[in-house]
Amino acid sequence: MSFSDTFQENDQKKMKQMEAYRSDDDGQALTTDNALKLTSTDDSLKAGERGPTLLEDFHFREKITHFDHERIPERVVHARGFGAHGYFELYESMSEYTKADFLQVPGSKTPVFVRFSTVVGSRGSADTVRDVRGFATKFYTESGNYDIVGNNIPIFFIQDAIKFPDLIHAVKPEPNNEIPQATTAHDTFWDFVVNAPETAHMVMWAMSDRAIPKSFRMMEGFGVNTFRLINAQDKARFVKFHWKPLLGVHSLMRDEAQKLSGKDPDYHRRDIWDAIEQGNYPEYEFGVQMIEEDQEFDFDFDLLDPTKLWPEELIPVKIIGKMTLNKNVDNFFAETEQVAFCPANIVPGIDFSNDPLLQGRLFSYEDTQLTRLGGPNFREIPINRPVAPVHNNQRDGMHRMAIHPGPVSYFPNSLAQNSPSPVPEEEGGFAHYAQRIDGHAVRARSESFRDHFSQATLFWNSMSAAEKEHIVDAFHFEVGSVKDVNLKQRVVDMFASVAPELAVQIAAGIGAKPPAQAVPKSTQASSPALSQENTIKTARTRKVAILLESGFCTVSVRNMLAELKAAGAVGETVSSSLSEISGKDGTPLKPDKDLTTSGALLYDAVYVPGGSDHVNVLKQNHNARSFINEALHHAKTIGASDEGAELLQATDAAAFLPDLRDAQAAPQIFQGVVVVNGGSTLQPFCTAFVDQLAMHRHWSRAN
Ligand code: HDE
Repeated sequence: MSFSDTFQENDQKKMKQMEAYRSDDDGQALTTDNALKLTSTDDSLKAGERGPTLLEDFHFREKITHFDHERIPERVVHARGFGAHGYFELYESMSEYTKADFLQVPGSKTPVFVRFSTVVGSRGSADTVRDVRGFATKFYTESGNYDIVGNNIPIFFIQDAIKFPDLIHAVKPEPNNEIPQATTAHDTFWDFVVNAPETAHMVMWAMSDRAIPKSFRMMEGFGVNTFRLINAQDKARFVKFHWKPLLGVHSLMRDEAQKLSGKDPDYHRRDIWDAIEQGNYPEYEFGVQMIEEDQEFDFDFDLLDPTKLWPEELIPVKIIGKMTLNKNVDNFFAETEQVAFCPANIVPGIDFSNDPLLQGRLFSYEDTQLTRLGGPNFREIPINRPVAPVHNNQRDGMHRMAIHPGPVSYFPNSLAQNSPSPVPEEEGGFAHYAQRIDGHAVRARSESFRDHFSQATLFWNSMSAAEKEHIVDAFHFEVGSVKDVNLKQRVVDMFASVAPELAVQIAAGIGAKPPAQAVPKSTQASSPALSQENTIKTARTRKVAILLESGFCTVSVRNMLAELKAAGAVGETVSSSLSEISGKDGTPLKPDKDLTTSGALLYDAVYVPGGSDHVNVLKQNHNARSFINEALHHAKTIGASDEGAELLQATDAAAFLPDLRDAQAAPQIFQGVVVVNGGSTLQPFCTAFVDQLAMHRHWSRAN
């Protein structure tokens, strides 16, 4: 077997293991759980056709009993999530830094399972709410399962795990009436914030566009906590982990996200499911930031403080591999719901730091599975099984699957020649990093954790004008939803320590007083890596609606569809109904979507081709006009050729577009609106449209 064959196999290893558990019911007889074939499942066994049901109806009892017990407790946080399979491929050997086996051989592949999630909402809540997103990855390595249980924001609200229950109680729906669902826009959350100033930096991220991602495919992932990489010589370095999406980091707008919660509460899961089904596999590069142990105190932040990031300009992210998600789950419950992540799942070559948030997490995750998955054998559930062999003396418990023959289940033993026996480090045994620890037992926090504002200010300083506007708007909505007037004022006063101009704008929005004291900013520094303006921009996988009624210009539509396809984007035809229409040359067309079930919220851009009959019908249709208006207000790309521009003139776009009758055969671009007159069949128009589409949004005209 060649080198590459081995890796091919490796990549498939988890899927092959899962295969053994898949139940294929196709063409099979219906049976009970005991494999008894059934003649009917429509009627219970009764004493006469109109008589009472008989207790001896074991089929009825089994069916109902199973149904009665179908639900398990949802995750206490991150309840709503969506998972996919894939693989990680290493670009370059990391042997200088770590002995982790999956980071040694360039080109090697490791199977992974990823679960994305929101934090606050319950299982049935909407995808697009303002929230942190979980980004948890399980690597099924040859040395055991390794989990990076990260988020899409590189820092956290609190510095010590002991405050986590308080934070989560404050942010979840209020306990007296269980209102509001899946949002931070309520009194208890902001009450916690103003009483715990360590939250300042994370709140800035949570109020930014990062908290309303456009897609799971377009958000970064961060390990957040500081870990260690350990090489074969036992040299350790501090490390932070990063996932960087190849489609760039992009977000929704607040108004758009809120409307999407109603239009399509499954927006994010549908997006990633469809992308994988269509072969548009989400890809994320994997990077590490490393700091030598002897440089631990060289920075103006503490490496162990989880409310601090390591600015990428100061400590560059070294890209070492790529993850590709290429398979949807077969069964949501079996895989996505039952997967159990834990930051304590590490492999030789990786170790922990003393970050007090991480230390608490190491306990919490295994513990919570006991309630959620009903006992200590959850690691035997197919999705949680390592591909590496498991041997130990753990026995019994609810739902035990493994059958261990023989009388020995202890160590040391002579009866089984000490099997299974520990192995030395050289043979793959895990040895904890021999960190020197010396200290008094104190319930205290390090002085080096006291600066709560300078990185919050760094974040604000790094934002583009549009991003700043969005942050102010988010504060306006969130704090504007708080009932307690005193609390609102305290938010303004707290964020004056981040940036006085921010506090003034928050105050104006929520009817509070400007901050009593103008605190000078603690830093003028900025970090360009923090702004989404500097991200990758591409038209790949973007969705474009082409609005059509009978009489549209067939050639223009054909050209646009071809151009979109060439750019890796997706064009969909949208009409007032799903009934067949025809182009002005008579070509029949069955629209992909209709204006009632669809809408601008579900697309990145809209194109209106020429054809006077078709445009005259569109102009009369309220849904078509709102389609344009919505795309306009959400700063999306809009294209119109020939008579198509008349539809724009019938919308809010008219206010800033010049008279389109004067438009030239060369494309003209007005803040992301591309129009052409007489040149719709020409390449430059389509190219200009796709270039604008790749820009994601045109913030200058957003309102
Ligand atoms: Fe978690 N977190 N967390 N968390 N977390 C859970 O474990 C916890 C934190 C994260 O898709 C729970 O299995 C504590 C930071 C993700 O299944 C629970 C603290 C980060 C997921 C838990 C934190 C995360 C969880 C609930 C403070 C980013 C979903 C269900 C010390 C690095 C994983 C479960 C999935 C889930 C505890 C803070 C990420 C209760 C105590 C910081 C992505 O164990």
